Amino acid sequence: MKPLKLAIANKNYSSWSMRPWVLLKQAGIEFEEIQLKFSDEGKVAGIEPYSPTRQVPALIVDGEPVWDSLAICETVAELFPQKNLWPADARARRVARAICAEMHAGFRNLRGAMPMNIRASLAGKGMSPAVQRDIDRIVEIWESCRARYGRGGELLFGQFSVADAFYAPIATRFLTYAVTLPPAAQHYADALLQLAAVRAWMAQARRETEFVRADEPYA
Ligand SMILES: N[C@@H](CCC(=O)N[C@@H](CS)C(=O)NCC(=O)O)C(=O)O
Repeated sequence: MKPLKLAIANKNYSSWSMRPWVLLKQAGIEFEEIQLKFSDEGKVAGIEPYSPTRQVPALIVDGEPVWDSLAICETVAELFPQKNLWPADARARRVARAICAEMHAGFRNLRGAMPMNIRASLAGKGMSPAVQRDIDRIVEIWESCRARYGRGGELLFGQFSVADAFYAPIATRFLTYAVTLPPAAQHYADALLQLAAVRAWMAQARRETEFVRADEPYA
């Protein structure tokens, strides 16, 4: 297999890009990063050679693109079975897949009102009853996974898995918008934010200077 390439957009804003980047980095899998940038309208400049959807992220495996963050994370888990990127226990693995799918397709109110913006401090912005309902469901997922499957460590299924990579952009949003969480959920969010790969992504995001109008509803 040729070296993997991952096309991503601005680390400050691109929550979908963050998932596979964190997965690869935290698992210690080598890849070449193709850092693209959003235009003011939120289009990805220069994406055409890498993704048929013209969206990031895209993983290039042996010259062929895999687009969509969930397909990419599944592909990475399959290419590197020794990294145990899904929980080993079949029951836990089913739940891990379900909560990734739920993250992938859901929480639209939260996503719309609290777009990822790592370097910003936007305490209280974006909150509404519909957003709070999304947050309550996320808290329920986190508490339930920690209680049922989390014994082997501090993450959703104990050890690091695809599920943590999927919820990492949520933890950064809770920081940006100063969302108050119950203690067990806050403890998990803190553990997630302490992962080396999450810290590295956030540090690089804070060094970015581009301002993308489409992702700045409160500026
Ligand atoms: N379902 C896709 C969504 C990807 C997505 O929406 N990417 C955004 C940036 S985070 C994008 O590329 N936007 C540019 C555009 O739509 O033109 C995934 O999971 O990868």
